[in-house]
Amino acid sequence: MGGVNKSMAKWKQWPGGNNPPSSGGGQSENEKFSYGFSSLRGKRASMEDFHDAKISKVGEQVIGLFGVFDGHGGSRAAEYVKKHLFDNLLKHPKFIDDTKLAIAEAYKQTDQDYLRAENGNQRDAGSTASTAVLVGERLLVANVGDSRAVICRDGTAVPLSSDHKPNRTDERQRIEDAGGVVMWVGTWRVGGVLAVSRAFGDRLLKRYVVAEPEIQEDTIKEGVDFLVLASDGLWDVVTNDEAVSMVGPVPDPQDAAKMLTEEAYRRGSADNITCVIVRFNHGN
Ligand SMILES: *[C@@H]1O[C@H](CO)[C@@H](O)[C@H](O)[C@H]1NC(C)=O
Ligand SMILES: CC(=O)N[C@H]1CO[C@H](CO)[C@@H](O)[C@@H]1O
Repeated sequence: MGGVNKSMAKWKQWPGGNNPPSSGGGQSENEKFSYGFSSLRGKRASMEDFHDAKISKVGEQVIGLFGVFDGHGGSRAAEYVKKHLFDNLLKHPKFIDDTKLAIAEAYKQTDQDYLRAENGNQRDAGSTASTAVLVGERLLVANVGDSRAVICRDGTAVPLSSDHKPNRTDERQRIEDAGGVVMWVGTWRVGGVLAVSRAFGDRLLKRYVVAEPEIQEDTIKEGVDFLVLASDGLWDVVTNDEAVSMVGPVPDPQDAAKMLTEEAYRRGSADNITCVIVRFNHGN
């Protein structure tokens, strides 16, 4: 709602050749925050990363909704989650009164709906989701998989999610308790197949690979300058601290998102790279 100004900026001299990143951004009507995103098709042809950034209103409350969805086994699951997750969340009757519950239930419902819609499809597809929901001063970050959310607080990088990797001690325990196995096949994988321990979709591994998010809450107050959401295409080659020090001096979140994407590409990230940046405005 209001002030959303999306553009597909093409880079003049993109070192990667044919597929420059697509980017855009916008600002909330009340000028409390602005956002930018950038997404790169990478070195190969297919794209499995999706993102969403929108501003909505529930009653008089301005709501910011941001997400990064990194697909595997094709783009179907990521595309579905992008299309439905925030709609399901905004429709939830407890969205304002119990936002955490609403987020957890919207994740669950979206996963179930996706699996139902995909019934009969031979090949399993799945997706991560790293989402940030702004309700007034409250910031709720929910995570499934290995995309990541990091904020800059008092100049320091503070992660607001913990990657769901199969060899995380508690994740491995949860998988083994459910009768699954975690095996080393090039990296740690559930059932020797999947390199994340939670995801949307992945029907064949659903007993172990759940879409139950871990949710963290923070307050946007003086000192909290911006939020970075990104897929592992960024985090594989750029640390949390590096991302925060690179974004810090760049006031326009769209420019900052483009810069992070370009840096990840320059460092040789071969994966899809998607970044969403939200900058909080504490003036007046
Ligand atoms: C999980 O495995 C990776 C290597 O793939 C390693 O870097 C990381 O430290 C491991 N984490 C834990 C909790 O063992
Ligand atoms: C363009 C690009 O890098 N595409 C890749 C996105 O990620 C998937 C899964 O890792 C790859 O299969 C694509 O080739």
